[in-house]
Amino acid sequence: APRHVRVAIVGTGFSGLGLAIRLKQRGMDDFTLLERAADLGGTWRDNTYPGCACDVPAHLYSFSYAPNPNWSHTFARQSEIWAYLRTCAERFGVLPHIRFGCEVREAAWDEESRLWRISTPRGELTAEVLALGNGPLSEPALPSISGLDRFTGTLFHSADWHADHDLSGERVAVIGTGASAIQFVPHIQPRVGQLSLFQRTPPWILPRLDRVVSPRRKAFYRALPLAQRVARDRIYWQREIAALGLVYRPQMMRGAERLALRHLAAQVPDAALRAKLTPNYTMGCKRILLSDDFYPALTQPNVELVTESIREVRSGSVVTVDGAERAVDTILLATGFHVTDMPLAAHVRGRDGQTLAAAWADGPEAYLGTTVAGFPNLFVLIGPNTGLGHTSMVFMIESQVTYILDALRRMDQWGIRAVEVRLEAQAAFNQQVQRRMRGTVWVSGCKSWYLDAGGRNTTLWPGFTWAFRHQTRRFDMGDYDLLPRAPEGMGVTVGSSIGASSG
Ligand code: N01
Repeated sequence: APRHVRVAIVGTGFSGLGLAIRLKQRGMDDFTLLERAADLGGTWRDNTYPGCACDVPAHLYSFSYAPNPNWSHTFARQSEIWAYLRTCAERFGVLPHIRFGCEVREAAWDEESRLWRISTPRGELTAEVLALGNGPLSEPALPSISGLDRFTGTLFHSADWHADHDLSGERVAVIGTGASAIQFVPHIQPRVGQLSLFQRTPPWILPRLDRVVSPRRKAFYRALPLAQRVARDRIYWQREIAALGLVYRPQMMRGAERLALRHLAAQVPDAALRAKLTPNYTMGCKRILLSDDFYPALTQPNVELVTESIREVRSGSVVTVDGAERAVDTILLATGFHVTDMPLAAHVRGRDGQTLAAAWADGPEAYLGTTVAGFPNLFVLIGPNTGLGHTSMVFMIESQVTYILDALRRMDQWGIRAVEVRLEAQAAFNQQVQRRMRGTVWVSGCKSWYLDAGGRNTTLWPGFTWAFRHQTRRFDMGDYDLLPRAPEGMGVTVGSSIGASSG
């Protein structure tokens, strides 16, 4: 018989571990983490390109209950965030719960037994609750450029960095100028022979102002954890102010745009290059980037910024629409991720056998970014409209985890086997989200991965993060259909009456 657990969690990044740790803290041991890779860490395990770091200050980009006084810099590097996640997994005792090499092939809700049936390469298991912590930035997106598959040189994506491939002296093409590209370009530029950077849209870039954390300061934080808490709170509120401009008054971005343009002018003396690097959309519409070394790298003699679109890739070259052909040895794709079309959605089947991908055919939608009508006992971490452009995703994850824990607590308390959000509640929530989206900078007229195929912003949370925390502080049973533990009988009626009385 397949193994059974109360909660199955997909992924071991901040989301999966964040939920597992809190379950453990509550004394709930009956859970398992399904990890497709051989190690934990999610995006911080996968992205190992040179210069990879987080652009949210480390004090805030960490679990609230596990401050780390030893961050090396204001902005933590990939390797130390990865190590931090491992330390947390060990310290809170969740390591033994992880099954590695265990990719979810199929997860289907079985209405008869009211369980999730999950198949993995390491066998089947059943779970009462399924939590998806596989993350929106885990599936690299390859660009649909004609001839890319015929390229005979080296080609890889930024999220699949080939550290053993020596770029020294090579002619390298980099496609994309998003958060990943601007971090690794300055690191590879001194080594490569020639670097052609293919830019489709110039990003807005602000000074990063990264600082080394001194040994004295680390000792101070170790001795006085409260001081680090204060630092964290200060960063939180500074970042929260940015939401004012992004969500409510895009005009407020003008000041930051001026700062970015001054940064560009100070670092790029050449007017023609500056013109190519000057964005023509409101700052914040696409993710705002932080860098002090990207622009200087572009002024080096071995770098060319190419703004003509790519027409095709040939076996040893990249050809742009103006007919120019650049011979290259290696192509580095910094072209982002499948965000609004996560591949796992095609393998998660709900109550009526419908896949999450089919339910989301017109764009992903959930209630509070977490639960989905038609999918009982499914919780999506960093689900639709929970993303952020300006502050820490860990804050959103912790809010969702609180919501999930409260759901489990109430299910225990009331003897409920399954909860399924009502379609009306989900629809009303999303109408409100899309109404608030209207005045935001994200729909002010640029193309970005925030928008789905239909042009709707289904990724970001249009508001303050404390408002999300407030809305997720309690599991609101009134918005759910509830089924009792015994499958037979009058589940919905019982559920509705509980829902009504609990409000
Ligand atoms: O990917 P992206 P990313 N032809 O999607 C271009 C997080 N992150 O990996 O802007 C030519 O942002 C595309 O051009 P355009 C963070 O949330 C965080 O850099 O669409 N170009 C763009 O320039 C981030 O937002 C950190 O016109 C093509 C680039 O490729 C998210 O991950 C670091 C193309 C893709 O940019 C993703 O960042 C890294 C094509 N066919 C990542 N297709 C930090 O914390 C795409 N592009 C610092």
